[in-house]
Amino acid sequence: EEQAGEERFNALIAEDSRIEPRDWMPEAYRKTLTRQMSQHAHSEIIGMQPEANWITRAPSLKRKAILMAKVQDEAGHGLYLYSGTETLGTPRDVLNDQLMSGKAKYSSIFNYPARSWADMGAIGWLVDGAAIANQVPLCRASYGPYGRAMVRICKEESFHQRQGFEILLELANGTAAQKKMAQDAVNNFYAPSLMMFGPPDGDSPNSVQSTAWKIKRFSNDELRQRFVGMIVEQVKILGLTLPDDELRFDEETGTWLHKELDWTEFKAVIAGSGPCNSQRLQRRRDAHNEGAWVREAAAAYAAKMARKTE
Ligand code: FAQ
Repeated sequence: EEQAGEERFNALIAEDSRIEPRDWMPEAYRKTLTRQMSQHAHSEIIGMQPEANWITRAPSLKRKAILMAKVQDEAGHGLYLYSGTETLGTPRDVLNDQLMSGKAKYSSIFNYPARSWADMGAIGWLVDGAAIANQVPLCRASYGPYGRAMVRICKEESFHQRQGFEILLELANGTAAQKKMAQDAVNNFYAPSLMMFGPPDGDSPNSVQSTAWKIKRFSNDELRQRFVGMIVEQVKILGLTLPDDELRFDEETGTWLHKELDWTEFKAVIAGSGPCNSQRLQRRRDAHNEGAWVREAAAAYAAKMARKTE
């Protein structure tokens, strides 16, 4: 039976069909998807923090309402992704404990502080932009629940990116001080957003297998280059610059070349010593503890309703 399952799995992957939760799958496929999808869910949840911190300080009622909607969308993305991950067999409590204990990774980018209103613009434009570039190909990931979750998430991310771009556009066309604030935000988030795509291909241990299983459709470096090619045009419309003297299109290889990124910093940030790691985790633990009464009340209510229908 195991052999029939494996043959069917291989055939589904070969013909570009989807693997569904009840299908037989290799344990390593289940494990790597649980890893990637839960890291992705954790990123959405931790990613709420830098932006939620700005809701009270957004410069107008309209900006507050937009930012609140965006932060709420991120919560929704986290919830779909946890549900998707649960279909692989690991319950949400376990995933949540892995995040709160610091055992699980989440995206490096959310360990950098959001220091100004312009940073909200740069996060929307660059961070959501990088997220889209990485996630559009994931809509075709071989695992059904992941690919389907990505479709809706990518639609919402596109709106997020536009709101970030629009914040920067307005600041860039504002006073000299506002334009400087916008440029400073772009300078700060440029390199960290390029690092979101993961280590260079030669140093990416999961890539070969994930590509063979059609979870990944493009390599980390391919997606990073595609992203640079997009923002190099968009930054012109903003009237700002990217902090990269080495950025150029290489006619010979047909690729964008960018400056060397600081992979020592990247490793330190994912190992837990970025500027905001401990603050982000502490905030998550506090929120979880403060929300205990909500979970208890919901469970009590569900039990009461179940008794009523008996
Ligand atoms: N940060 O072998 P690879 C968002 C780890 S967008 C931290 O290349 P893989 C939207 C990697 O896990 C952000 N860790 O790994 C939003 C692995 O460690 P492990 C979330 C990283 O999986 C916007 C090790 O390094 N998006 O949230 C990072 O083949 C605004 C070796 O790397 C996703 O998660 C990193 N940047 O490729 C929300 C997308 N890069 O697990 C709020 C889905 C690598 O072996 C506000 N994930 N690592 O211990 C992916 O596409 C892939 O997992 C990659 C990494 C491309 C991130």
